[in-house]
Amino acid sequence: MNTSDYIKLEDQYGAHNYRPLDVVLDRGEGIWVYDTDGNKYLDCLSAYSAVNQGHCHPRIIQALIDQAQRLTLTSRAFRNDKLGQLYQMLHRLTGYDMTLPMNTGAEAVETAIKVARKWGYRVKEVASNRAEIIVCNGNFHGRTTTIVGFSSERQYKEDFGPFAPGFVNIPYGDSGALEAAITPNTVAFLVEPIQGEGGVMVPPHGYLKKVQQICHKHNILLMADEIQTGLGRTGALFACDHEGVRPDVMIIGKALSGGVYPVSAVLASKEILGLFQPGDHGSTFGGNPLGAAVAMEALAVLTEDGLINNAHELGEYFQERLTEIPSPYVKEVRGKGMLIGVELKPEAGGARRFCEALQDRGILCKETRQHVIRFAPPLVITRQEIDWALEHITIVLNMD
Ligand code: IF1
Repeated sequence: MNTSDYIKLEDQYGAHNYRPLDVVLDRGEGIWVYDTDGNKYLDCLSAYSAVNQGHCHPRIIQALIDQAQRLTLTSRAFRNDKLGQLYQMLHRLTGYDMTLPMNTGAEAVETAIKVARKWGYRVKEVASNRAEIIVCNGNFHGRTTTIVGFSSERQYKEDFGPFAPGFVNIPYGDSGALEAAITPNTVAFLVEPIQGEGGVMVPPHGYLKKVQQICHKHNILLMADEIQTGLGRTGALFACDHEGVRPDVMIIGKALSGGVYPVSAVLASKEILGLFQPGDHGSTFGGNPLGAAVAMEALAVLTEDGLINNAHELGEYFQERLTEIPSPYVKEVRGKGMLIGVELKPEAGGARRFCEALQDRGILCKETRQHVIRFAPPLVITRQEIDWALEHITIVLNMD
């Protein structure tokens, strides 16, 4: 089978809910991925920040193998020896009292929505079925019908209604709009510290701090979706840390898996997560020992190998050097740590053709929101490797 055979198979038998670049990968190591013809590429997407630790990290793979040979799944009807250890590790790392484990990001967001509503009814004493959650325009929190119902992006929701009520949209980065949208029924504000899918949108500095003050003042929960921005990506454990903000509910996923096996989680205080009673919520796979073992190793690699600091130092370097590239097409370079967006001017004709040109030069990127190229390599990247990438990015940003 060759490249076009693999592509034909996917296109013939699979739903076309993506339009991937025509590259068929069959191996990965660190920041590098390899296609079926043996070509090597720098992965500048990192599976949307799920492989912060690099592809097939030996320690994480070993943890997977060791655990897979012992016990993989018990369901939560029984206990397993790994889950409590993951809880403890997350507690020590983040300071949150409790964890609720799920699998995908969207499930963790759904979990946060449920716990916020429960908190609203039981603690804030909002009238039954009246709870409101405030969300931002340009948000991306996943693909479930509840979540796409409060997306502001037409394509994510068109033809998928009817949608769940109880969500109020406001502009992103505008703390005044938050305060204005609060009613006695508001239970939570759900926000991404940086909007990834929204085009790597960094809010004005001080926004999160202001948001936190407003949430406290009005007794509503601040819920941060750090599924993409968390676990080192922006050069801090959480993007909220840059402003010293501590959300009431922290939602993580992606890199918690090391890119190996899906694990997500909601972290919060005992006052909040302790509201769940047996039977209120659950998941067949959530909290399984294989996922827990992988997540523990993924977290250990992140902290022990200095990846967060690397993201901070080299992310800043990468962003600075990108800003210096002379190019007729670049409108703005923005981001935090190793989550960087290069927004192109409309006359550039969209980011897609630049991603394709980068692919020809051995760099894999994905456009987001039509005009933005996202650069988010695994956090194990070195300065030399960034310099190599910059040479090619410079050429591509100056092509005809
Ligand atoms: C797709 C984007 C990234 C997320 C945040 C929750 C989830 C995501 C902040 C849901 C997921 C993904 C999923 C992937 C594309 C993607 C994405 F381009 F849409 F924006 F990462 F940048 N919160 N993000 O970013 O997590 O359920 O997928 O585990 O849906 O095509 P999930």
